[in-house]
Amino acid sequence: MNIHFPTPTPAQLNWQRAQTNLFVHFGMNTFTDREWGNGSETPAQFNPARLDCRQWASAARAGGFQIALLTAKHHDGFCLWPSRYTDHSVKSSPWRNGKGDLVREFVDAFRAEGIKVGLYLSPWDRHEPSYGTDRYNDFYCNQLVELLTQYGELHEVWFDGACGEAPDGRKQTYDWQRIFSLVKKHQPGAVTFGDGGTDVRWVGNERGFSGETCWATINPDPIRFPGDSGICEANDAKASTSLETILNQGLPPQSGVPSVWRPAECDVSIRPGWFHHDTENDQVRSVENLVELYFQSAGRNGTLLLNIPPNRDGLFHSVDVERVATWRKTLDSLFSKNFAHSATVTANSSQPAHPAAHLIDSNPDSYWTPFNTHAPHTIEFRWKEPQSIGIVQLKEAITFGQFITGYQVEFETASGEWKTVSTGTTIGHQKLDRIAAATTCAARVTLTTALSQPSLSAVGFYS
Ligand code: FUL
Repeated sequence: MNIHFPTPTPAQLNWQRAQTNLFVHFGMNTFTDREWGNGSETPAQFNPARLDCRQWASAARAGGFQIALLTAKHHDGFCLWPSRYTDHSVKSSPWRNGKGDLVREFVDAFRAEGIKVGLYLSPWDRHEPSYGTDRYNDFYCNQLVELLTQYGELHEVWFDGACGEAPDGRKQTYDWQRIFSLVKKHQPGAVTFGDGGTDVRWVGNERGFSGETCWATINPDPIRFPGDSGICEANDAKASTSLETILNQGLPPQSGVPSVWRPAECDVSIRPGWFHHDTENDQVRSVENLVELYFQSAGRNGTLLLNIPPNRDGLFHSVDVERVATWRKTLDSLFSKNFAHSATVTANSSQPAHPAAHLIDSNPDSYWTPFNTHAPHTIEFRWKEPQSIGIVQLKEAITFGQFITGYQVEFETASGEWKTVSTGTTIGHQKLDRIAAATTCAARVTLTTALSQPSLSAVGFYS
């Protein structure tokens, strides 16, 4: 039976290439010092006296984020834009005398720094009286259309899977099909994150990491786990029932199993909470920890979505600002010099139009692919002088799908032997392996197994 190999849409491909995105949780909870409001809060409580989205955006630029997502409405139902469909919004608050529009200020400030934007609109609304009835789906879709049509181009729309009950126990069935088709209609360049049928999947934990094995493909038939908050299409052997440890590795395309392209997003907060709490000012993640997260998410075929919550003044705390700037500088310096670019590169076989030289041309769209159809496929890098290498980077040309299931990296020792420095399973958009630093004049990458004809867009070696 033929296997169907899914490929990314242009929106998914752009999103995967972004690699590190910013989440901004801000709203009523910032003022009530809670993580989940219950909807009984009053807009009078919302007054970020010194709010300046330009400060957020400039910190985001120093942090190297590509797409920034704002919680336009969290579970408490308070809207950061003056929605026509409710009074529970900034228009009833003292902030900017009720004339403000935080979503507008957010998108303008981030775009001015060259950062793309996205929005989070919680389906679960603990304030709205129609919640739990069919009318709520109209209310929700009306709000969604406001966000999709009034704020220019969006690159991601985030639909939280949390689906609580109304106070009288009513349950809401969200009309996902309608919701997703509205996004596709109004924002075709945006990816959707959410419950089933989306473009981007939850990696299964809120700790910001994907697995060593990570497929951008999954079986779209949902499996729910007891105790999870609603979003988990996990179909991997390692999935467990604890929210902390669920890891959705995806699933390779297989014969007889439906398969779709749905890459993993690894969301995590820089602090213990998603919202700002002054008591957590000394619990901001360290630079070392953030670097580790980068390797475990963007370095494992996932996209990192790191949350920084503004405080009650409406500003990022100085510690968070300093942390992400230093994090980015550290990453830039780790990846500043790619030794592959100064190597002579050869492959045991190449298609004439896709030679091994494409692996080091810095063009994400060019690629190497072997002429031989049978593995193993080997690529060799040779230097005149010994290089000291501590990081290996492999990138699959995912435009065509994800195929590689096994690889090995070896260095040549001074006595001419090949020594294995790393092995792995999946590669996908990017695989980063940190190895015990070794000095060598030659490195060899072997693709040992693949589901079909493999292709790589880049190989990198860094100190
Ligand atoms: C969860 C929410 O319940 C949290 O408050 C937060 O917004 C997180 C990103 O998603 O499901």
